[in-house]
This record gives sequence, C-alpha cells and structure tokens, in this order.
Amino acid sequence: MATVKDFRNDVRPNWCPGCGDFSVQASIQRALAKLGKEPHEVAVISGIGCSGRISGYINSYGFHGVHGRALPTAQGVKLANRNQTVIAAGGDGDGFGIGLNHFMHAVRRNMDITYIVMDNQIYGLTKGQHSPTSAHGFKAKTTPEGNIENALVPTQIALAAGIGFLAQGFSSDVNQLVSLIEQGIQYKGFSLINVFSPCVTYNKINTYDWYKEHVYNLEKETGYDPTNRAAAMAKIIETHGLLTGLIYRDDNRVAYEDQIPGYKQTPIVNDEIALDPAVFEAAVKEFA
Ligand SMILES: Cc1ncc(C[n+]2csc(CCOP(=O)(O)OP(=O)(O)O)c2C)c(N)n1
Ligand code: SF4
Repeated sequence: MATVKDFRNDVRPNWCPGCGDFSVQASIQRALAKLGKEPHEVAVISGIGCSGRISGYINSYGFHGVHGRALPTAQGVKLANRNQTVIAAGGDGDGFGIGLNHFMHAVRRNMDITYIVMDNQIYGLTKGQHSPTSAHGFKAKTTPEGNIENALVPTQIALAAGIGFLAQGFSSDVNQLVSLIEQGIQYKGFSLINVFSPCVTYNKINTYDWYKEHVYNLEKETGYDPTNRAAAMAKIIETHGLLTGLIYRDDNRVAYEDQIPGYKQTPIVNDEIALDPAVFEAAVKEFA
C-alpha cells in the first residue's frame, strides 16, 4: 500500500520559504495515503499561479494547464476515466477571478472532483496585485489607495450555486486540512476545500497571525449541523466567510457521471482494443 513518501517526487518546490502552499501539498499527500490511494489512481490538475505549480510536486498523474482552466480540464479527465481520483487545484485569482464562470458551472454540474483552492487574497505569481478575495480597502500594487471593490466570499458563492460539499481550511492547521481533504475526496460529487494559504512575500496583511486572530473554527461549536443549508449560509454571513471546518454537505445529490444515459461503467483506458489491424492500416494509409 502506498505511503506519503510514494506521493512525493524529486521536484523541489520553488515556493518562497513559509508559503502556505507547502502545507496544502503535504496535506494532499497525507490524505491520499490515508485513503489508501495509489499514485497511478490520482490526477492533479492545476491552473496557473504559484499555487498552480502543485501538480508538478505530487507524484501522480498531473496537468499544469492554463490560467483559470483547471476545472474544464479536470472534468475532461474525469469523463475519460470515471475511476480516477481527480483533484483540481489553484489560486483564488485562478479559480474565482478568470475561472469563476467555470467554477459556477462545475458546482452545478457536480462531477466527482475535489477542488482545492489556495486562497491567499492576492496574485502571488504576478507579484502582488489585488485578487477577487482581497478585502475592501486592501492596499496592493494595483490598489495603492486601497481596494475600492468588495471581496468575493468563495464559500457564499459556492453554497448559493448549490454545492454538495463545502469546507474551508487553513495552512496552519494541517490535521484539520488533511481530514477535510480526505472527506472531500470520499464525497461522491463536486467538493470545494478553500484554504487560507498565506502569501508571505506579497500579502503583509493576511498573515498567519491575522488568520489565527480572525478565523472561527466550526469544530469548536457544539450542535452545528453541516447538513442544514440555511444555517450554513447564516454562519458564513455571520463570520464574513472567515470560518474553517466542514461547512456543508448534501449526500442526496447524484454525481453527473452517474446520470449520463449509456455512459460506460468501464473507462476507456480499461477497454480491450478490438480494432482489426487491416482497418487500422487502411486508416493510417488514408491519412498519411
Ligand atoms: C489568460 C491569462 N491571464 C493572465 C495571466 C497572468 N497571471 C498568471 S498567474 C495570475 C494570478 C495568480 O494569482 P492566483 O491565481 O491567486 O495564484 P497565486 O499565484 O496567488 O497562487 C495571473 C493574473 C495568465 N497567465 N494567463
Ligand atoms: S509569492 Fe506568495 S504565493 Fe507565491 S510562492 Fe511566494 S509566498 Fe507563495
């Protein structure tokens, strides 16, 4: 059985020392090992950003795609092989800026994919512009006088769009993050785990200490019912989206791939190729 070590490769991450993304990478690797997955059973599909590099740092199938397009690629992979554990990953700019449209449709489509967003409330790779999740008043290179836009709250958007599994984590709380990723992967449908993952180089406001002071951990609350959608929305609004833990799950939703009429149970990769060599040769000749 695969261990955490089997999900490591020899590529050295070029993230800045202290970047929150290191913990996300380690948490994904730990969750996969705990679930008894093998590297060949997993595909990590990422967009562009510092966080997008994560697909190159995990020993599994991987695809480092185009900015904002991790989800369309991940959905293609899932459709081609329904048995593959598909993880999509990227930053808040990637997923909730340029990729927001894809996110909304992926939520309502509900394929069995786990989407892990490393939300640092800034554009890291392009050196510190404000992002869709930057707070009103936030000062960055593009907003020297303070951000005049309101922040998008990913958990609120996801719940409003009808997500079936919604959780939020923090890079500093690896045990909680591993558990949330495990649950997200096990959930049969689309899951979002939005992770507060500090950018230590460009975001001097939303630091580890800032999150520790401002984030409310749902696990401390007795009696919170994650199956109650209205209560989940109320809690997100009450905390301004600054909460961690399992926020909502709906086990009655049926995954997209389980509803496609005539969709084969056996993925194409496991099909016997029964092509007559003569037909193959003729086709090659025709297109040569
Ligand atoms: C189509 C396109 N537009 C813009 C860019 C430039 N670009 C690359 S990464 C990025 C944003 C990075 O921020 P985020 O997605 O939050 O990831 P982070 O680097 O913070 O992990 C942008 C705007 C691009 N590569 N492609
Ligand atoms: S610039 Fe920020 S997000 Fe990018 S690697 Fe450095 S700390 Fe991480």
